[in-house]
Amino acid sequence: MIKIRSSEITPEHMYWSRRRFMKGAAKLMAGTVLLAACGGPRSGSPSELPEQPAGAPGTTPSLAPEPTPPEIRTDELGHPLTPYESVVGYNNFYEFSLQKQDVANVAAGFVTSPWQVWVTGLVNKPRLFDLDALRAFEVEERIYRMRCVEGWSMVIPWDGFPLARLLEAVEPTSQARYVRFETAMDEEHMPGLRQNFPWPYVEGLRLDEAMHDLTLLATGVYGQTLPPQNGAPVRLVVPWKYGVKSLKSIVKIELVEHQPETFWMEAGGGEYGFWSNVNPEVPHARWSQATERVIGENRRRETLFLNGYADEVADLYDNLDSRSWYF
Ligand SMILES: Nc1nc2c(c(=O)[nH]1)N[C@H]1C(S)=C(S)[C@@H](COP(=O)(O)O)O[C@H]1N2
Ligand SMILES: [Mo]
Repeated sequence: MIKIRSSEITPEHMYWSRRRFMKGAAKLMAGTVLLAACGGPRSGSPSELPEQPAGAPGTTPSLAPEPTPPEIRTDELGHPLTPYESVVGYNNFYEFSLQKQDVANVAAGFVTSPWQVWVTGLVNKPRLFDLDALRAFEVEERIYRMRCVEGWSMVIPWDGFPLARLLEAVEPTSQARYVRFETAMDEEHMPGLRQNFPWPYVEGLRLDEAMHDLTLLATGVYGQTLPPQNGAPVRLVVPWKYGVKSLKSIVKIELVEHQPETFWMEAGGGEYGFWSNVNPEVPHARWSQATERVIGENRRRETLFLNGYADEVADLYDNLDSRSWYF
């Protein structure tokens, strides 16, 4: 059994041992490491001695191996990972705070163990999953882009398992067509619940979206146990949809027949619909979605159709026109 917490393993070890999920990712990573080991894209064979710094007096050529520079880890498109401090320090989690920089502090006392996720509805084997039951799923690392509907983005190395594994375990019936998710409501630790919103935070996916291999239940980030501000102990990650769909701290997953009403459909004054697929060509009611602010870097990037996952998921939407892909 693979444990969720993997802090006893060194990051480097994890880097080499974890299964890579995308075609080509392995090759890309190998290329990156080779470049790093060569000290950058200069010509010459990797075996030549390191160049002496110009004008360094009296230095004797050392036979010690050149120290390996830190790995530059990227997603499969070559975008560098968002620094850990930003991933855990700049969060949307309205149950705690509307101020992204405050969420980590406010959420610090949130109790995430013991925990139970009730998986129910149109299934043959409804089941309560506690933390041990969740730990029984084999965890892998997935480096995903996350694009917030507000116009910023991160590249995050999640640890988790496909939602499909959990759904297979409860056996959805032939009537099940959608999945409805609910976040915990802990009045004591979540001051945001006093804000006038239609709690609990609810999200939904069509069953085929939920069963897609990219759809993840994350239990960790950067090889560490998920912190409360990122949705401990278990949260959804749907990388081709705006971040709103990736709800946190899940307590209930229900298989249903009809498209669920989501938190933002109810709270958003008509600005948010069910699909929320990333689409640079469909503006939000109040801003363009063509570009995004890259957190941790001082620049913007073009937003990619389906957040760069079109090859994997575009065929899910053959029957929707491109405007409704957003709404
Ligand atoms: N329960 C809950 N889940 C939530 C939110 C929230 O406010 N409450 N915010 C969503 C939004 S808008 C985004 S962009 C992502 C942010 O995830 P992160 O803080 O881990 O980066 O979480 C999503 N999941
Ligand atoms: Mo978001």
